[in-house]
Amino acid sequence: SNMDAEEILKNIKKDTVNNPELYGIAKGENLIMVSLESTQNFVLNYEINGEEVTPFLNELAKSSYYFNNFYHQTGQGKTSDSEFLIDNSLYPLPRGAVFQTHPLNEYNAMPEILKSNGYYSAVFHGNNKSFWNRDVIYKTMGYDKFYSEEYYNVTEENSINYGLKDIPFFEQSMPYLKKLPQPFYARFITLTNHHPYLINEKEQWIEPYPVEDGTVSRYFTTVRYADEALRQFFEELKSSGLYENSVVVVYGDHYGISERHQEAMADVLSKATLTAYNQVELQQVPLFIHVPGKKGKQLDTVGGQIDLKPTLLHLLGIESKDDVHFGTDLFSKEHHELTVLRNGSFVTEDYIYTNETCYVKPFGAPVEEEKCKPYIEQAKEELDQSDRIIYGDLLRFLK
Ligand code: GP9
Ligand code: MN
Repeated sequence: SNMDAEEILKNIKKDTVNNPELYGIAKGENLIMVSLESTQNFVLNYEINGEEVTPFLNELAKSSYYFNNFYHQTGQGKTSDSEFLIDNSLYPLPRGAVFQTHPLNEYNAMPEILKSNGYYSAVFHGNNKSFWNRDVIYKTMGYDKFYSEEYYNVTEENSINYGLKDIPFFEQSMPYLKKLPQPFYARFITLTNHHPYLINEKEQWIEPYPVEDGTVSRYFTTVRYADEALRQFFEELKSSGLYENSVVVVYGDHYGISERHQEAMADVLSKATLTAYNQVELQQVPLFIHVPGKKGKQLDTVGGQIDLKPTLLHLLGIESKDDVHFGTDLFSKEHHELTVLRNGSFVTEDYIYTNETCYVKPFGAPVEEEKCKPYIEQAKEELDQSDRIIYGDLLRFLK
């Protein structure tokens, strides 16, 4: 009801103050986001037989803001949940994919906010447009254009697994990107590093990881391929001139290796076994934000995908005060270092809470629940409030 709506909306924590040094630093610039399929943070600086798995990402970590304590917060909706988090700063749902269950709700998504600031917005993805109901919810969220499979030349040669391989995907996207009206917001959703991690031999640029578990073993080869695709895309951005007037954000959408593979993952991480604490840490995905004119810096701020919307709006000099959102600006002194995962586990500056156990960082020793207590209610309440907003379509009462 309307009462419910008012109460919930007024309870949501207030917007963070921005970081005055960075607020509006990219005013009027384009925003380019790249979703790295199934890319977890542990692959950064990882080597197999002395070969880097992600040579380009390792470089990018030095030339951009690199967040090494950043978490995905997705549920069953996987990639689509990550998109939802980023565009709305609301949590995805505990069951199902919100893209499929609530595509016609009232939202106040990034493309809508950016549109009223003069931006054009588009998504690029080499898979069928109706996958995850994208074609429907993108319209709701205000996207002007969706370059899906039908805009690409997809052949047996240039595709694998779910669709177009990442290298031809970026290659074929460039002419469209160059023609977009500026400033634009463009998101690229990569695809090749998707389970079951298949790649042709001639594009296998690193040895599979030597372990019997084929999923884990092959994962490194498709991560390596995607890294090269991204490198080529950045080259193109530079030679087209777009790099100079665009904020470029690169992030992992969700985990690629599930808990079922813990034996092989323990081997990868040189540990005897993996604990529940380690499993939460494994939900870290890389985040890079390149701002023209800004030097690279590693930031260990704890954050999650829900924080991107206010963070990026602030870089572009757009206020987020009137927007209902759960994230806080990652660059702000007042950034809220409580990152809640969709399954209810959470991470703070000092603790990780999962399976009803409180663990202390950085080694993950279990400690008395008291330490995590202040956040337990808060984490539950955030998820609950966000769910109520979506189930009740409450944002329509804001208009
Ligand atoms: C499908 C792609 C992969 O279009 O986004 O989806 P996922 O299975 O990772 O959610
Ligand atoms: Mn995905």
